[in-house]
Amino acid sequence: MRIGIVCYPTFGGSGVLATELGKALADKGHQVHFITYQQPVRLSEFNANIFYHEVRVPTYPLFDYPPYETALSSTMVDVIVNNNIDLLHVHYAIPHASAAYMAKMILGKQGKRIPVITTLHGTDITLVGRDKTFEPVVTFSINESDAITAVSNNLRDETYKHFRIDKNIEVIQNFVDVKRFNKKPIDAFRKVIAPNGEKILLHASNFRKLKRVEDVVHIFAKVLKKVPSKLLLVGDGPERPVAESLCRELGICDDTRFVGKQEQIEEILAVSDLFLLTSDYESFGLAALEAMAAGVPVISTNAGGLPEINVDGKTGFLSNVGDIENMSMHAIELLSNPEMLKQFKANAFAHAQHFDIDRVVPMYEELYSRFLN
Ligand code: GMT
Repeated sequence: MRIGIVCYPTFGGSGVLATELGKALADKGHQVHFITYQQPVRLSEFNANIFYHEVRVPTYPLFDYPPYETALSSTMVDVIVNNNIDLLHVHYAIPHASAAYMAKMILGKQGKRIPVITTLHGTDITLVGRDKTFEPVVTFSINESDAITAVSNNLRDETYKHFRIDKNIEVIQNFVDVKRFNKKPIDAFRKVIAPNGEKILLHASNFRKLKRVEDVVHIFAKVLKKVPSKLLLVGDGPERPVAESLCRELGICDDTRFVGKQEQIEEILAVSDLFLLTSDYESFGLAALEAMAAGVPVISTNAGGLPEINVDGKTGFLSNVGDIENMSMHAIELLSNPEMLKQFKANAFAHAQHFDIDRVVPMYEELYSRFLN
């Protein structure tokens, strides 16, 4: 098949998932054309079946707001016509679903039918999409998609709850390449971070308010009082200065490292003992699944789709949003009990297999095949 994939090229989960899907499809012999405004972060290696088409938005003094969506639709039309694309798979509804609708209409006038599949990822529905400014366009373009998928049952339910969707939303849960995350820890790396054999706690996110990174810092401060440990914070975003300042206030800077955006997250996960995800909401929580694939148990909130991946008392623990006491209590319990930690690590790894790339990618292929003549 010749598949066009439209996504955000950034570190966010939707872009990561779309890129990993494209790479997996290319490995299976499909031709994949990424259409986005920058080379996706996880698209680093060469693959003869992968093509990347950059969306360029011309500047003009009149444009206070460069018309990205118009440029995106036009690029879609160009790529589809010139590469004989069979279908378009857009990740994150805003503005990709409406741009795809426009491209589909333009191509329809030229006698070319292009099926559009929209995958909903989370904030496109739960936060941004619900905003009155976007809602009519989001509802319309989702309904006009030939197929709609959501990355968790929770997100499907949220979508039906908040939008008037008259079509079936299929759930295809996110996936992880377990082989890639099943790495041996690099001893030298572990020694640099935890020279005295301290436990390593990890958080990775885009540091948006919704991630409640301050809760991560508070939890770690409590853990540190009981368990010799270090905290690694991966990623960057608006709340990073707030978290940094909280570390200073709590006097835990020597045991905390902000390492910024990292491409090789699997190497950091390989040396980690526990992953913390304190979000107000996660449609799925791909970062938590990647941790589990690396054999790292997860202490998370029970928000959104997180209970669909993190099994309470088995692969980690679930707590109510903001319940710092409960999350630190569980973290201390796990980190101070070697047998329990070993068992949870094994459980996390075993459970991640249910979401392995080899199980999930064929579901997308099956979906695509329904739209081919
Ligand atoms: O986590 C983010 O804020 C980034 C966001 C995105 O769209 O890139 O992530 C969403 O999609 C991911 C991949 O499907 C999910 O794993 C995340 O849970 C989801 N984020 C939220 O729902 C807040």
